[in-house]
Amino acid sequence: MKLQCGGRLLDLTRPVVMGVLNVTPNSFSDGGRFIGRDAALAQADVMVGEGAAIIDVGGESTRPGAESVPLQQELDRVIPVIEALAGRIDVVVSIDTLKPDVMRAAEAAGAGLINDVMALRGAGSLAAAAAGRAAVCLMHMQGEPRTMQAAPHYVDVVTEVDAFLRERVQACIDAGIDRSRLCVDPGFGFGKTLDHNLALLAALQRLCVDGVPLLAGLSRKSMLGTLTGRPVEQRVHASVAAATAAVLGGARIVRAHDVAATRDALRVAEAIVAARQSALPAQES
Ligand code: 7PM
Repeated sequence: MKLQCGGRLLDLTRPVVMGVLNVTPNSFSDGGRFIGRDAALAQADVMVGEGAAIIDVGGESTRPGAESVPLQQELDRVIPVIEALAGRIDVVVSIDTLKPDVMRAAEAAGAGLINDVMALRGAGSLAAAAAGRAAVCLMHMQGEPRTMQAAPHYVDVVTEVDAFLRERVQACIDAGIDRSRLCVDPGFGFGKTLDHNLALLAALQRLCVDGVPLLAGLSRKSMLGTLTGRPVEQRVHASVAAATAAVLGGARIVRAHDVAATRDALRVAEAIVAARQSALPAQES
């Protein structure tokens, strides 16, 4: 399985880590633009060294209740970082944004993947992605970031998320985005209770459709806090367990903050997946 990311073909025969790179002042205590940029690039270097295949650059927090960031401020944060990273031979740069203007500028700066938690439903987003050659991650979210965790509701969460992702894949294909440029993501934590998240993780295999790779983002999320009773800075082990489960369920890209630990988990999980064939019971006579 492969993902066409602009001029680069990302090999997903083995699962890969997408490292999370937040370029927001609240992630860096000073809030200063240049110090924030240098800190982000240093963090990206660490993640590439630890084996991240993709670096997901985000300048606007998509967390529940987060304030939105003005366009120019988001561009000022992410574009210099993307330009600095895009020259590297060993990594695909992803842009985590909701804004079509940021998608276009990021691709011009060298980004090879658009990570849009709105799955290109925002005004102008589908056209912006279709006009370029970057890959697109289509993520499911119920509601909108500010209010999505208020009262998530589904009759059958797996069926509904699956139907949504199929509809967005078709919308992209209809807009001229080739299937080889698409990946899908159930959007853990985006308008979902703990039970919804667990149902999706347990049935992940059902979301693996028609050769479109699956991305899973579980790293440090509040569902892991609920399950372990631990604060966000103590969720590495739980995140690694969740990443392992995701790959056993068919995920090919795992979005994670702790790249080295996640990569080890992926090595173990991929070996188990590869052993499934030989573990089948012998045919009777
Ligand atoms: C609450 C909810 C806090 C989500 C933090 C987050 C994903 C993503 C994010 C994901 C894709 C975080 C997130 N999560 N993009 N962006 N998939 N494609 O943990 O699961 O950073 S934001």
